[in-house]
Amino acid sequence: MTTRKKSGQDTPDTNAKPRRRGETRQEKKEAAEMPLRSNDVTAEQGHAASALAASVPFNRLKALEHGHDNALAPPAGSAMEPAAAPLTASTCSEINGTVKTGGAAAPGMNAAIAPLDRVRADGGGQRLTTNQGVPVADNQNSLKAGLRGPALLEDFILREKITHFDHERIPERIVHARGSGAHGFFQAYRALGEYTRAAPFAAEGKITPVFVRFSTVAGERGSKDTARDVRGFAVKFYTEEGNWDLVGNNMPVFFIQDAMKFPDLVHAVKPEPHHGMPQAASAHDTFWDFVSLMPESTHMLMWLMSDRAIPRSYRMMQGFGVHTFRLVNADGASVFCKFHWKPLLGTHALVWDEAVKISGADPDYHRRDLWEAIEAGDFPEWELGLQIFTEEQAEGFSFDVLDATKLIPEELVPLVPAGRLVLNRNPDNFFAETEQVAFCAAHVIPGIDFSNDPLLAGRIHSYVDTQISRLGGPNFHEIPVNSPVAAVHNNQRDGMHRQAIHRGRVAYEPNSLGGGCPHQAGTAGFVSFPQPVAEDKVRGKPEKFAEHYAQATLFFNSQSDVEKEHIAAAFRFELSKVTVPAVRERMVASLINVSAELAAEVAAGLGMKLPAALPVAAAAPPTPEVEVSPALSLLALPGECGIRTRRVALLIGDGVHGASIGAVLAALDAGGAVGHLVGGHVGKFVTDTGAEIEADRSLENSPSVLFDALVLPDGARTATALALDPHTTAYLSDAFRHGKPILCLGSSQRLLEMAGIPEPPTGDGRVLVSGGDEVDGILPRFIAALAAHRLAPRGRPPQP
Ligand code: HDE
Repeated sequence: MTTRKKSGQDTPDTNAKPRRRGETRQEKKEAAEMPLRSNDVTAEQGHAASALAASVPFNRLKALEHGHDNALAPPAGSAMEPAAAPLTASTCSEINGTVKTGGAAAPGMNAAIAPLDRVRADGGGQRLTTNQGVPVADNQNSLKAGLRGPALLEDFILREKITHFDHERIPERIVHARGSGAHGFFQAYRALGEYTRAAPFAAEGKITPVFVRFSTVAGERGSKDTARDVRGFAVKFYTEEGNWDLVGNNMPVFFIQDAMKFPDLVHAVKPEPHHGMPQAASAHDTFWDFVSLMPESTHMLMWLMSDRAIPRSYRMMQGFGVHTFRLVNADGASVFCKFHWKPLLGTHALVWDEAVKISGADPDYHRRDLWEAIEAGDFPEWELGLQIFTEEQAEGFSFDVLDATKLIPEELVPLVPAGRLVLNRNPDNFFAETEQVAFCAAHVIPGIDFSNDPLLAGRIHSYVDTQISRLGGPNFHEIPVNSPVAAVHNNQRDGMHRQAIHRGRVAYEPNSLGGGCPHQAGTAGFVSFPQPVAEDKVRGKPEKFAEHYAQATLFFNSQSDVEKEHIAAAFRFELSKVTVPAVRERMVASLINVSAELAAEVAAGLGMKLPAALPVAAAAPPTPEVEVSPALSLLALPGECGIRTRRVALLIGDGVHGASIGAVLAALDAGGAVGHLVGGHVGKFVTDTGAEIEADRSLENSPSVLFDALVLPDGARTATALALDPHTTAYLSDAFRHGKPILCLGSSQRLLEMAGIPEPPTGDGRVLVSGGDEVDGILPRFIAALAAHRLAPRGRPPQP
């Protein structure tokens, strides 16, 4: 029987000698007054525990577990105060602290609530150690028996280093493997208590920290950024009521209506399994075979073939929660809601030829763009808008709000502005944060609830499940970027990579030995909205899900002419890569149900006759409420930031007219645009006045696809050097073909001719020529062209 004694000290003192109870006069007095019982510590603990247990004579919540009313308003548990603080801990010896363990933990303490500082490691000024903290004397050589002798098994330093290296990779995400993340915050415009008790909307101006990850869907982790694809737009809100993940996309609809079809969809779009091709592309047989047999995907295909699928930047795309969600207020009343993110910079896209070329010139184009903007202090910003509607309204719509292939036109339910999202901090470490972040459609908080969307139901299961294999076990919520700022207390225990050191012997509920804790929160916690359900258990779809084309048509009819052209061109390109004519034909037959004009154009582009329209599933399609929705065009959001963050290439060479280059740079700088000096090589050149000027990019390493506009300088020598450079012609003709503003000064005019660019006026006001080196007059027009929407009229050579 142990007779070890408590020291009674508050602060740990590892050097203190153990004292026996009764040594001091005070303790002798206390001992004399105590009821006669064993002086064994465990017995003492038993008595104290007994007192705590006795304070719970029965489970008073048991009777309240029954009945409808209790289900709506579950009772809260309560915490019993133990007689002594360490009673609910694992051990009374925890007061004997060390440098490693610290002292006694405060009751209720939780490591997860601390900021990420606690795990940020910085080797600056430090010496090299092993993972056990042993200083490494030599990081250059393995241990050998003699300088030319065999390496030794004993070399634990080499083996630790190589073993760790061998395991550096984790499985990539099944979908959305390629992504980029950033930290920031959400700020509520006003309290939205009438609709929801969700923490981020609790008060005007309230700030909630967030982590956001943007991604492509189909490509592998190392694939290019500018693939034609949907983009993920996943936001993790770290609220005081737990983490809320709004895991959305940059398109408001999806390909399928039921989670049952997701593995099929993903298998169809991923590289074909026999030869592993193509990477990050939907332009192949299996994808189009599948979607042409799944007419419910048609609306999403319209978005995917639109310029939305090749955004200019993550900073310039919308985000959507896609599904119908529920908002629930403090009284338990609920409304339906769709979430929309609108970028302050506006919605802008690349053109296809540009996207293809960027994928060679800079496969990290979007990742770099996001990183550099945040580093430069140009924090990307979005406005959150809520489409709020009632169940009764939803019943009156021509479409089903549980069908994820349908959107709700803004003309039908306008957006309520709710707050702003600002990304103002790049991660410290890509792997630790962007790769390990685990978003989950099931992460909701009180005030946010699910609808019965059957696609959403599958997602509620899928995300946790996939993280278990991707992140190596069920404790991924303890990875720093995933851990909430709200305290986490429950009776889940153990598992791979457990970080928390749970105190106490109680890991069950109800309990009395843990003072009843952690106890259930009752109505202060998450209470599911009690939606009535009373129907046959079936596998099937509601009737309205059978209408597959009305909103595809709505989308097409809401596009500008240039966007329509791009959609037709994208279908033509993608289907031209399909090697099986019957699949092409089936898809074109389907497009007839969207738009005869579109189908005819695609058919012509594929050199085929227009087939008969694909039979439709809906017997009597309802009349849609809205025929045209201007908000569906990229042109609806030109942005509020002028030329801010646009990238401009200023070509330079020896003899360049320095004053005009300086004037252009100053004007760009004033508007927040980024000017890059691009030469035949990087490094130094000399201006017309003999001043030094330095190119930070070269024609070879930074083709014009990486910029938003081009400036051709004045200076005869420069123009000659550029004319002789083999990159120049493609540089200019690409910029022209991609509809970019080109400012041509003085002697550079010959370069335009060389690249086959027609003499201005070109019809679109985007090629601006100044006969001399005078820029003041022409600069405002150049700036205006740069600020104008990138889309219109891009991709077509402007008409002379
Ligand atoms: Fe996902 N999705 N998804 N998805 N999804 C994943 O989760 C899944 C769907 C979305 O940056 C996976 O952590 C199913 C719609 C984003 O880390 C996986 C279904 C929408 C991200 C998964 C869908 C999305 C994912 C892969 C149909 C838009 C990236 C790795 C029932 C609203 C999040 C992971 C990040 C990631 C499953 C459909 C968006 C496998 C089963 C609809 C933005 O769990």
